[in-house]
Amino acid sequence: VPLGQAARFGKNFFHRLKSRYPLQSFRQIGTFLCSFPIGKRKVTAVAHISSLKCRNIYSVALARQLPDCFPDAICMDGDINNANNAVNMKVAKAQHQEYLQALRMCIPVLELPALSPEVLGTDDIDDKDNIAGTKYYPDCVFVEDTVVAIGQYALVTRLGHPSRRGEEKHVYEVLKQLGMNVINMNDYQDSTEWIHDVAKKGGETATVDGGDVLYTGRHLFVGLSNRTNMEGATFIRHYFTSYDVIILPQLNVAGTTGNPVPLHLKSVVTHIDAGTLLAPVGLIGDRFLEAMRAKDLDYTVYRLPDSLSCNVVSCNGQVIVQNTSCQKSMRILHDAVMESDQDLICVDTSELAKKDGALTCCSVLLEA
Ligand code: CIR
Repeated sequence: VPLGQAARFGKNFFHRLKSRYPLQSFRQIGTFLCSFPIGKRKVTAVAHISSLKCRNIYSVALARQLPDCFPDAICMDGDINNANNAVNMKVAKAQHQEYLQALRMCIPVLELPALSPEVLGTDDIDDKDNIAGTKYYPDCVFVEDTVVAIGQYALVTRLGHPSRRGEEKHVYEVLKQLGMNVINMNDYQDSTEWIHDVAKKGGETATVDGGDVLYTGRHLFVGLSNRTNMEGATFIRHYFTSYDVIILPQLNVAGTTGNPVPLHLKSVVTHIDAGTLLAPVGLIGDRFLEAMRAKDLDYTVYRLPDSLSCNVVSCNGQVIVQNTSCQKSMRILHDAVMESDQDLICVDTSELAKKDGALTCCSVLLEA
């Protein structure tokens, strides 16, 4: 076919395809047939949806303000007196605002107030043994960990770290108000009504941090970690029955020293689109690739030297990435995002990173 004709054919084809299947619906990977006339001929074309990019999937992002007690948030280093962990609240707040601003370029943001005594109400404070003195959920800005949401369904999590349990309550209420189908893992601790096996065998101990759960549009990856256990992963599998749930082994095990230890799966592995993933160079990334190969999963994986850069927020055609001094990571990221035909937005969240906060952890993208 002459080039001009092929180009017209392609244009025509996509036009037809878009009008038949709004881009929002391109979440399902598959093959579509489309017939239309070119001149006097009727042409049938095949589109492999895996090659198209997901756009305008999400309708609202949930975020939460940074609490004043954020400097007391947990960090893996543990020593809050370590000067490297000391948070400059003024900078942290400005960076958080910059992050929300970047997010607003892709999606409306519903910003919940930070959890304070007023917001929590006295009942909640009285029955919370994890609220010490004036510290009210210093980690509550990391809303991602409180929920796993796909389509109209959301699972509010039982958080892995005891000091964070309770952060999820308001999120549950908000998701309900948004009209989502939502269940709270915390309500099923000894219930046998549903999720039978899980509730019986592991319900009491099942924990999940949303940061360990990555939905690429094709697979639902659950990374085991110090926060997400097998019972938690099984809970997810029982709840999201119509998705292909892939449980990944813990990435930060003995032998991975020398690499920064990731708190969550998504601290080091995220997706750019339904066929493209980011993973770090080194043992942790190797372990992830091994697990993918064992399952025979077909993704293009870009490996970045700077593991922090592997955590990106892909939202409605834009990819938000963290500023990095690692030029090589930036170049690879740039190429990957261009290849995916999306836009790149850079933000600096270095103060949040002092408390192990990644980019994804400060929001939950909803299709509500
Ligand atoms: C924590 O240890 O739970 C918080 N300081 C950091 C949580 C970050 N969450 C995330 O990356 N999904």
